[in-house]
Amino acid sequence: MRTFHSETHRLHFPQAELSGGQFVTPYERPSRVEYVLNRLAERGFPKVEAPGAVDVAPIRAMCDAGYLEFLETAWEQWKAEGMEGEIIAASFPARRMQIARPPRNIDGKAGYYALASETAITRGTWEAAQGSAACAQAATRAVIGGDRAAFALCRPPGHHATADMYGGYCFINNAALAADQFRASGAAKVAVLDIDFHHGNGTQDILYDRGDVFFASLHGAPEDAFPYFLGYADETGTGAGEGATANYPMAPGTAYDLWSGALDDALARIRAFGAEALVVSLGVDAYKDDPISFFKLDSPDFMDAGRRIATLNLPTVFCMEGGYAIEAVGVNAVNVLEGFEGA
Ligand code: OKP
Ligand code: ZN
Repeated sequence: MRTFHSETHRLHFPQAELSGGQFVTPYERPSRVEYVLNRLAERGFPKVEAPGAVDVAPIRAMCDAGYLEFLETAWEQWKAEGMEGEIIAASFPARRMQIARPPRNIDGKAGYYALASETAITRGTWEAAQGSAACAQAATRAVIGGDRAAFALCRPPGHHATADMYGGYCFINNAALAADQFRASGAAKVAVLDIDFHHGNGTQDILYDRGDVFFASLHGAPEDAFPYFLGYADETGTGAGEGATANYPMAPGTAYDLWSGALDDALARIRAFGAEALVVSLGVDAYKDDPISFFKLDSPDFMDAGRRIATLNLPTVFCMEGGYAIEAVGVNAVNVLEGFEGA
């Protein structure tokens, strides 16, 4: 399986994440990628490839124009208005406030386009987000071209990003882009399977009213886990998308026995849906030692999960999402790929 990776991810390296009332070094940091690259090499995966230029047209088609303009110009405007630090959103359009009037002020704009305040924007964030999307695009192109599967080593991740909001370390929804790319290539039905510990609220939101793309997510229950406000089991899609969303919220302490049952159910749903291509949001933060998550999967479990995913027998793109136990991120992510290939 080929891997697509862009060095531009390094341009996004905020100093600060708001966590527990303090600014800490962000959990989502550049070194995560090094662990994955090292493990790929160690296990004899083909040499990693650069993705080529990002195709902005599908991003423009998917996202709100004001949101993209914000991402493109936020840093410049932030500096121009005299802000000293990184862009951290602090004021949000909450219940019964104006949700359709983006402010002129950059602090207001940041809050308008953010869904949470842990995620800082810095000088290179937009370029890094585009490079990450380019990886998803290149991997999907490879699979459309005939590869059975490909790995997009996306950073920053994407599954929390909606068409008009960033947050949860995400800016552009790479998995939704890949799904659209499969559709544009002629696949009538596509599925996105999100195994990151956190609910893929952005992907769900983008696909919610669509009957051509199935979305399934296994995650920490919203009562207990970020992003808190989406991911309940009774969210099943709307309109043409009714029945094309499947959520598997699970409680703190969930281990592989329960988690793998949810995975099997999600796979059965995807099979029944009749998907012709698969996008996997590959987060490995369901790992037992992940510092911000509460599932109890062990490293070999990720290999077994890969094996089970492969039973769908679909052209598959893996998009890297989360995983913050950084020394184990490489082993766990590559275990999924190895389990998939060995099946
Ligand atoms: C992104 B992905 C840490 C709280 C962190 C944001 C989590 C974003 C996860 N004190 N909240 O889904 O792995
Ligand atoms: Zn996550």
